Amino acid sequence: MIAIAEFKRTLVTSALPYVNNVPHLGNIVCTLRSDIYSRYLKLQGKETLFICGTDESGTRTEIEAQKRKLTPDKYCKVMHDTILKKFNWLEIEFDNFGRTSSETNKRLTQEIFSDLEKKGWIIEKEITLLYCAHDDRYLPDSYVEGTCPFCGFEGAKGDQCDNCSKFLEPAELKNPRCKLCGKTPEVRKDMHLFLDLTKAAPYLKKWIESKKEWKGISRNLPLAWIKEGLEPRCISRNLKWGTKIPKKGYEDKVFYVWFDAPIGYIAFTEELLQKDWEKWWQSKDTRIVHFLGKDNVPFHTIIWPAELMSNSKWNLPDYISSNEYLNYEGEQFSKSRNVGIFTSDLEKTGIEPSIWRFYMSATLPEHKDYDFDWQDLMDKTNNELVANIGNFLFRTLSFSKKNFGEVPSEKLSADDKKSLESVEKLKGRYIDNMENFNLKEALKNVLEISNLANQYFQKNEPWVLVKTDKERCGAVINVCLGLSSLLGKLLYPFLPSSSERLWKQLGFTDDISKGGLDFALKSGQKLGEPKILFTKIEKDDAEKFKIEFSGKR
Ligand code: B3M
Ligand code: ZN
Repeated sequence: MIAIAEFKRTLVTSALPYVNNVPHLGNIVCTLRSDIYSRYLKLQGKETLFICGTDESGTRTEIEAQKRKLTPDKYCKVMHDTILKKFNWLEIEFDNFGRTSSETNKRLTQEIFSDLEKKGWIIEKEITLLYCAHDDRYLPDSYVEGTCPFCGFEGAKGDQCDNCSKFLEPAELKNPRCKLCGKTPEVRKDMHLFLDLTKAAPYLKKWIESKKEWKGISRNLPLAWIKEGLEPRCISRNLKWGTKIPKKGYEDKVFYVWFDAPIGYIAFTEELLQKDWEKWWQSKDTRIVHFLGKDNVPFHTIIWPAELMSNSKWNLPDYISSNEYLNYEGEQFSKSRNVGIFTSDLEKTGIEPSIWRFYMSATLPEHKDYDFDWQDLMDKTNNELVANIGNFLFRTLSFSKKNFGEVPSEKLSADDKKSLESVEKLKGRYIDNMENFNLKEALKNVLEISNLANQYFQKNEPWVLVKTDKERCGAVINVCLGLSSLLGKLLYPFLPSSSERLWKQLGFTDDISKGGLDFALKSGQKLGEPKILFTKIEKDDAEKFKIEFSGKR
């Protein structure tokens, strides 16, 4: 069991989105999870930074910029701002959202490369590459597609198979095709730089083996790969856009996108803080937690730590929280086929950010894949968020406001105490779940508390008591307002803006995002205006969206 009390400060990162597309719902699973987690840490008064940014190097950027007749830099800037706006709409709150093409990132990348070279972990090799005579260029990574030699998947890219996650070299692909013109490329030879993972392997093994608390594939996958034997990994590319390689003979090449991307985590911290940023990366009392999708596990558990091992000053990742995939109504999301819902579409639906966050949180694919489904979105929103939580809060607040106008005094009966004990237990589970990265389970605990709260309200019938025993009615309402405040706090990491609104309705004047899970509900506290917090999704709307985003229109 992990308990955050043991840590002084935490640096939370979310995998950096590529600039070649606005993220779809599946892409933001890890962003949302990291936002929830970092909000929770901050709420609990922990020193925390939440770092992310756009991943701008690589072939995809060149291809997309070319299509739009923009320079890669201009294209990246536009996409960076667009993506950040979409995240902000979803109430995702980074401390810094940087760009991997920044000067800081280039400098740090070159520094880490030089340290790796000094350590003897960089080797040079002549390799076979694919070259398209028609487009007059080499075809690294996503410039080429072919059949995976390991699993037979036909759409494998030149650097990784999206089906079996295996690392690939372009020349290993069967039936390769140029992504630009579709022609079969020719094979050429060129000198390239490799990160010698065979040298890193024993250190990686020892390090991952020490991470007993890592779950699932974050631990098993790298250990299995190390056991099979790691190969040196090519880290240079025949591209113009990217970080220059500080080495004679490599002036016309740049670093591989996955070499400079994770270094962005450090660069964005430095750019944010300017001063004293080192403690976040070099002091042993900082904990580094990475959130990512399962396809990014090999990069974060093998290549990235190997890079950090370039110099003993760097902290290695302390925890890797990976998620499975969110699919779309039984299919893969696809921008080109217009299948699925992208962050750029969310606003158009008129469905509020809180509802999206609730549904995504309630269905997080933490242990297995999940299928997004409009009917499911409607059911979960209407039955759980609106009918359970929303109903209790509105009932309590409107009744209290009308009959008391302020928080009545506390006077617990033996029965009340019992009910509150069950709530305390659930709150304890919520804390354990939050601190152990079971965020979906933590939200379930909140729903369970809200369920108990509804039962309590129902059983005690304050609408009868108000006429027969006003004092007891006040005591019941005091309990209900206490439960509402607790729900506000527990929901805050998941639904920040709704919880803030609830906080005001309850008459609090402090900031809900701070001060832990406790609160002082003082009798006599004036209540604010009760308003409905969540609106139902109509069946007609759900059906309309189902057609609209199916790619069949
Ligand atoms: N840009 C995102 C992806 O593979 C990739 C993550 C980089 S994290 C350093 O979808
Ligand atoms: Zn494969």
